[in-house]
Amino acid sequence: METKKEYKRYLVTSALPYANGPVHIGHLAGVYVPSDIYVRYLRLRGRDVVWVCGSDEHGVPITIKARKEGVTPQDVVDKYNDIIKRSFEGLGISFDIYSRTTSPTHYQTASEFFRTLHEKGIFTEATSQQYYDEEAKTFLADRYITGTCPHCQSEGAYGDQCEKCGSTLNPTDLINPKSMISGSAPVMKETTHWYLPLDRYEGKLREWILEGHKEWKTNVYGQCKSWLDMGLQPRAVSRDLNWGIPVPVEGAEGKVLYVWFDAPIGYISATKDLTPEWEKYWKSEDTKMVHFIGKDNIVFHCIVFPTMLMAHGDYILPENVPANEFLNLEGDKISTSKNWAVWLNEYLEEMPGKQDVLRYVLCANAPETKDNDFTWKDYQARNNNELVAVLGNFVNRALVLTHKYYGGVVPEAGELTDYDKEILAELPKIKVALEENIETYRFREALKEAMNIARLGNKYLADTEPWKVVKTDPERVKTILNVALQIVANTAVAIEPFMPFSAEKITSMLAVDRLQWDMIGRTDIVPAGHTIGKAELLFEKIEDEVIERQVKKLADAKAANLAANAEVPEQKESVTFDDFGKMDIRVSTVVAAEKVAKTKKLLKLTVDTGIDTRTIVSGIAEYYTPEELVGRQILVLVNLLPRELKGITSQGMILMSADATGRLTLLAPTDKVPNGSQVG
Ligand code: B3M
Ligand code: ZN
Repeated sequence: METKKEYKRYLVTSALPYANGPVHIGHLAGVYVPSDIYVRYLRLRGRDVVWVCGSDEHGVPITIKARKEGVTPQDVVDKYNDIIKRSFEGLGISFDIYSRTTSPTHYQTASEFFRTLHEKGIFTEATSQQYYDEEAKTFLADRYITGTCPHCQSEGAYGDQCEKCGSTLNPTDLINPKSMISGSAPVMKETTHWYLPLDRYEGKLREWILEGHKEWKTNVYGQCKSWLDMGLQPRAVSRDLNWGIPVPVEGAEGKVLYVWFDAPIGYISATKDLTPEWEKYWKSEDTKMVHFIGKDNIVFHCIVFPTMLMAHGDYILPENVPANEFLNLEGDKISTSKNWAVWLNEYLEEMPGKQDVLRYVLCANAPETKDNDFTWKDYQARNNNELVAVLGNFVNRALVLTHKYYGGVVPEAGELTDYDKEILAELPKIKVALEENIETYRFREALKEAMNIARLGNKYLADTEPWKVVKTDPERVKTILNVALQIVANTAVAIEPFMPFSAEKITSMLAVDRLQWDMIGRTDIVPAGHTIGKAELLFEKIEDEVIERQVKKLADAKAANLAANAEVPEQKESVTFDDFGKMDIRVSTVVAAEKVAKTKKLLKLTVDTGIDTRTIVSGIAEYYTPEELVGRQILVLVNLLPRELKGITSQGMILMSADATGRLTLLAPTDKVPNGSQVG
């Protein structure tokens, strides 16, 4: 068994979120909650740790967002850098610094890094043909070229992908390619770029990862192995773009650093902005560097960036890269473009005071070894059955009973029974399990261990029943509550990395100073005679309608996305004026409405057509309640032959619009007109 290396300090990085949108629960579950747990734990243990992150502000998606919103890329990154930074703070994601890659330090650091590799002759140069827009006088990134997909013939395919049939494309595959900047047909033009020769580092990478890091998570190790087994190719580290860090060498006009070359260097520039002692974290073998990322970033953090660091020569390499898999949402892949996500900034607004509930659920369901799914039902169940019923209930009972029996003063414990000792003996065991799991990045398991302390406390009170024993053996109850309060204090320390807000509430309710990790297992944390603070509920039950509101919000987002992206049906065949003249459409008013029994879609309406009052059955129950229809003016095709629907004779048809998702919307005159008015 290899001896575990002792490190003097830790350098933790978390993937830099692209500043072209808010962060969502997938980012949190994959990267930010796990890294916050890990760093909070290291701090609790008194380790020397710096944790850096920041916004990734270059790259084509940001320029596309800017074009779409009619603003500059800088406007886009300024907006989302602020939203992201504030929402991380709101969830207690406690970076030591949250920087950004448009910072001056980063421009200087990334430029220097490129120049060092360039002067060492690391890069190769290669010339290739690329689409060029002669009107806009700029080369076109793949996403800036559109045309007909060669596979499904649909219009609007991009140079890298057809979103209709999902095919991966090269710009030259497109039929009738057009520039999305000027609309003109692009021409092929020669361009030269610098390449990082990954192939030349294949041997070193193979030895470093496949031999030296067999302990990495299987999903990470496996992906690295398949990349290495496929054989590495040189990778371009520059682009023909006007948004990014200019390539800092002669003859590079109009070229910027490829975003995946500059972004990881953002970890270095953030550390520089954090501390003048940045080099001891980045250049000393006594530092343990850990990159927290999602699985789509494995190649950049295990192959590309380490190659850059090896080539540079001054820097250490990551000791581990515990990448998580993906989190899905209500059974579907989270999608920024389809707004199929739970956005952190919206969550913090709509679910105030529930930061720890989200942290708890995302850790408990983390996609640590395989993709996992987030559902609002599960969120509600875990809150109600675990946080309220176990953690909250235990802490509340211990504190309330101490107030009730002893006015909030911690009672002196008498002789411990064997059962008391058996319960307390569990604490040091849980501490060891907690440490082992956190230090090997198994945070789901670690969270279960932390909650086991609360479960232990809950069981202890249920088994000893102080509320009963107090009548016959009040001295015994003093011991029971003293022991229970020690378990409450142990709980506060153990949950701090996972649920810092609740840990803080417990320590303030106990009225003790900040607790340290090594207090776990001790039974003298809350001394007899100490006066505790007021007991408050840590968590509140989440009712169905709170969840239903969130589920409806997702359903609306899905409908809006479908409608926005749906194809408009072709026009029907032509009709004569006389054909239309046969239809008698009248303005009418709904005078009564009710659901049709045993159907989800049908309403039975009583309608005043101006000619008469009649019954019409209509399939709008999913979109309108009977109450909101009564008194409304509508348009009715009155001379449609009557039809039997669920035993009801329907005399006419109500006119509605149907969008691509099938959503029905009533049509009505823009002003109030007399019933019976004719539509023509
Ligand atoms: N901006 C985030 C992503 O790929 C990417 C991470 C950069 S870390 C240096 O979603
Ligand atoms: Zn296609």
